[in-house]
Amino acid sequence: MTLEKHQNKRIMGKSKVLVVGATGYIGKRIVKASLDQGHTTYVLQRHEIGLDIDKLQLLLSFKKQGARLVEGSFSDQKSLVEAVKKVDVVICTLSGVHFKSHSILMQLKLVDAIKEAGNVKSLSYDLFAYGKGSDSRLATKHVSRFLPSEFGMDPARMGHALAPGRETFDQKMIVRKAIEEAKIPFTYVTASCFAGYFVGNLSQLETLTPPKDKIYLYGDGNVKAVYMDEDDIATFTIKTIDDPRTLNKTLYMRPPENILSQRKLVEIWEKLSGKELEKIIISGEEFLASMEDKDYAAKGGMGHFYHISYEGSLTNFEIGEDGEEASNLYPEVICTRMDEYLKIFL
Ligand code: NDP
Ligand code: GO6
Repeated sequence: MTLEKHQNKRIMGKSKVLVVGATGYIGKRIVKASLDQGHTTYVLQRHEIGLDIDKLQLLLSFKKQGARLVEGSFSDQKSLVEAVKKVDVVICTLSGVHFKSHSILMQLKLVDAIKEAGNVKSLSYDLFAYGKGSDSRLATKHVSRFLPSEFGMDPARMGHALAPGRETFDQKMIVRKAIEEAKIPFTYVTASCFAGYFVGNLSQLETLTPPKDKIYLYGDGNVKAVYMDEDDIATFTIKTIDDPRTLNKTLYMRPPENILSQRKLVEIWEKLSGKELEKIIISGEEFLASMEDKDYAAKGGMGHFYHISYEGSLTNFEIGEDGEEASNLYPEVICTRMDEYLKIFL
């Protein structure tokens, strides 16, 4: 390949990406990963931010790093259509847990906007518009994609989930159904335990830092979960957006080094800190009983913990025909190991 052709392929091979929910916990990392991987990155700037100065400054910092801000609102359907029309790939990272705003179903408006815009515009159109459409191999290589807000347990496997936490999964399934009925190309990025919520605290509830003396172990503590640095989740998410192998599939994240039991996680921390913790075993029955008197939001989170820590919902199944595993597809991504991650708490 000549240098010029090589450069064209590199430039034209990149996507235009819109991130909706960009200032959120996982959203801001996805914006960064998209910029880092060289995509033209658009960010929805919602009218509702009003006087939220932290949000505005975060948006402006994205702009400084090269992102393009697009104004719009979920209360203005036309603005969503216009935003969607600018891009090839839409990534939504709206909130999905009870103790923050729970807005998964708002994505139905985004699905409508994508439908209305004539599906997310195909990149092949851009290639021809460039006047360099003679290489038809290139023109059909890239496919447009919608990545709804998932980034957790696979909702398709959570039909049995506990109320009220099950709302997260039920609503994600409603969004999936709408996407598939509209024939919008998709990738469902399921993710593992965000380290920020599950590792710093050694999987204790209602705290984000390591316990000092005693630790509650769920059951025998030997159920395997997958713990991931959120930046790595974002890196995998962006890797997948233009990959034909993940078109209309579910992406799972199971880097072998990040699959650990809670007991192992505690052991890693004990080794790092040089201090042994008193272990208190909580049976599944005790855990469920302790949920009873909690408020709605806490119950939701506890239900999720139960599925992960007692049932092993992230690891208790084989990835089937409709799925792909991220570290397998992208071996070049070196994920942060949890022994490294935990050092920040020393
Ligand atoms: P956040 O709670 O941080 O919220 C994300 C963004 O949603 C906000 O920044 C805002 O974006 C937008 N938003 C919130 N409320 C509204 C509203 N009423 N109207 C319009 N937009 C709204 O989300 P997370 O990053 O915590 O969650 C994203 C996904 O990740 C969810 O699907 C969740 O289930 C999953 N998750 C998985 C975890 C795991 O361990 N695997 C842990 C936590 C979440 P903006 O203002 O920028 O437009
Ligand atoms: C993470 C949390 C931490 C809840 C998922 C309550 C959906 C998923 C891995 O937002 O509700 O203390 O899969 O007291 O599919 C929250 C949720 C974790 C973080 C669970 C989640 C994970 C949502 C808590 C707490 C640390």
